[in-house]
Parts: sequence; structure tokens; C-alpha cells
Amino acid sequence: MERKTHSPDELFVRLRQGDRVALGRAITLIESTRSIDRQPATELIEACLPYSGNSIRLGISGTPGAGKSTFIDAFGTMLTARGHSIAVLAIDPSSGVHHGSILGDKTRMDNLSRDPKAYIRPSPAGSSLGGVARKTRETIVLCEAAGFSQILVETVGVGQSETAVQAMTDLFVLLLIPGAGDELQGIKRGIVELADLVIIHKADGDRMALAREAQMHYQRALHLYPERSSGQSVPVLLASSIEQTGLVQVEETIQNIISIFKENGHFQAQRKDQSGFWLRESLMDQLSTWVFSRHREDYKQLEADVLNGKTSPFSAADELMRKITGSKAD
Ligand SMILES: Nc1nc2c(ncn2[C@@H]2O[C@H](COP(=O)(O)OP(=O)(O)O)[C@@H](O)[C@H]2O)c(=O)[nH]1
Ligand SMILES: [Mg+2]
Repeated sequence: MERKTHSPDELFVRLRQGDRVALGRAITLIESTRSIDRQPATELIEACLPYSGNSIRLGISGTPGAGKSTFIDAFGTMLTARGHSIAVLAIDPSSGVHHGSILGDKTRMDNLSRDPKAYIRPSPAGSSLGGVARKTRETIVLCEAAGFSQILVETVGVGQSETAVQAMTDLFVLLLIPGAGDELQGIKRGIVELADLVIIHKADGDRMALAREAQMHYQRALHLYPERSSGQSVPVLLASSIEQTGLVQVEETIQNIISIFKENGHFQAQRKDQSGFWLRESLMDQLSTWVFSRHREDYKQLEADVLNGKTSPFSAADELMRKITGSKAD
């Protein structure tokens, strides 16, 4: 019985018909860490691939509390009202521990979670960012095959997850809050450099003046960066999700950037690069899993030698490689 619900053929057919339950099961299947699920999961993704790629993939980033979930709720509702169907995914490597710290609080997506044209899926649990991110990337493929026209990927604005999100989306949107004193930090951390669009969020009430100040600050700061590979300058917009202001302009700006990216070839080139990136990532992931399972003892021994100062990390790595490849020292 259990096996039947996991039949990739059946899941594929139902998912293509837009069946949400099937989509949910399909995602659970690819998120599964059980080895018997691996083959059907691969088959399912292979089946979906020819039907994927037709959506606009947006990455939404910003520090915790920047209002990402609230923004996605308001912005997503506007998109569905305009005829889009949207899938909201999350990358949050901490969710394995904290049980969905990004989307766990579904009250923040009140409107979208009741919207028949929206699908919300919390971050997969996982110990490594690489694992979590790869599953999100595969989930995008399933959601596109299920017919969603826009994919929104929310991520925590701290650390490495931005790079992963940038490597699976067409446009990277960064939400900043005015007056938080983190303006320069955001830039230093290099996250601003990844952004295709910056939104000064919560531009409402008595934050308005600060918001305008922050907007000017970022416009100036972003101007100092060297020309980006997209060939496009980075717009800095004001928006409030609570008052629902600036959202239409955000949507128009996104459409505009996407058409420029498509015209100048950046859109297609970026997707190609991303495929290469995920090939390397998956290969590295599998290789390291393989090494640490097949050569665990050798590794432990060498590690002890390195920690005791008996050998250097570099020659230990060389020695392990010789063991793995079976070649003699040269
Ligand atoms: N004033 C104002 N507050 C907002 C706005 N958007 C979100 N917030 C508040 O900011 C807090 C954090 O929002 P949340 O969406 O959970 O942020 P996230 O951690 O980035 O997902 C909540 O208390 C929201 O009500 C906005 O546009 N204006
Ligand atoms: Mg959130």
C-alpha cells in the first residue's frame, strides 16, 4: 500500500494534473533520506524535468524580522490576484533543529495559506545546508511541472544560504529595514552584492523618513560596485507589506528586470551556470558521503595523526587520496 502511493508514475500523472496532495507526496519522496526512496525520487525528477523551467524563480532574503514572510504573503496575494499561481518554498538549514523556523509561523502567511492559487511548503529538515538546498532546488522542478508560474524561495538572511538561493533563482530580492543600523554590515557581509533588487521594507508610519534615507544610502552604495554580470544596475525601492504600498512597483520592476535579463541573455546564461553549479554540488556531496562511509577508519586514523601533530593536514589528505584511488605514492 505504502509503495503504491510512492509510485513515481502515478505521482507524476497526478502532479501534472495539479493535484496538491500528489505534489506534497512527491516532495516528501524527494526529501526522504531512505535509500529505497532514492530510485523512485530520481525517476520522478527525471519525468518532471521536461516540464520544468517555465516559471520565474524569485529568491527573497533579509535578516530575521525584515518582514520576508509578511512580504511574501502580501506580494504573493497580489500575484495570484493577477492570475499567477505561486509556490512558496524555504531554505532554512536551522529548521531541522527548530522545526521550521521560517515558515513554521504560518500566521504570517494568513492570506496565502488560504489562497487556492498558492502552495506553501516549509523548508526540508536536514543537517547540511547543501542537502537542504539541493532538495529545495529539486522541489522547484516538481512545482514547475505542477504548473506554478512563480516560485518564491524565502531564506534566512544570515550566512551561506543566500548563495544557495541565488544559485537556484532568476532574481534575488533583498529586504532591508530602515534604521536598523545594519546598512553597512549588510554590504560588508556581501549579501547586498548578490541582490538584483533591494527593497527598503516597512516603509510606513514614522519610519518613512528613515526609509527614504536608507534608500538614498543604498542607491549611493550600490553605485560604487563594479558593473554586475547581469549588466543591470540594482534598483532600490520602498515598500510596506502592512500598508500594501510599493508592491505594484516591485512587481513592475521585477517584470522589467526579467525582460532585460531575457533580452541580454543573462537569464539563460545564469540558468545554465546554475545547472553546472548543482552538478558540481551534488557530485561533491556524494563523493564526500562516499569517502566518509567507505574510508571512515582510514579517515579517523589520519585525523588523529593530524590532531596530534604527527602529520600535516595536507599530507594526510594526500595519503587518504592514495588509499582511495589505490595508487602508490609518487
Ligand atoms: N510596520 C511594518 N511592519 C511589518 C511589515 N512587514 C512585516 N512587519 C512586521 O515585522 C515582523 C517580522 O515579520 P516577518 O514577516 O515574520 O519577518 P521575517 O522573519 O523576515 O519573515 C512582524 O511583527 C511583522 O508584523 C511592514 O511592511 N510594516
Ligand atoms: Mg519568515
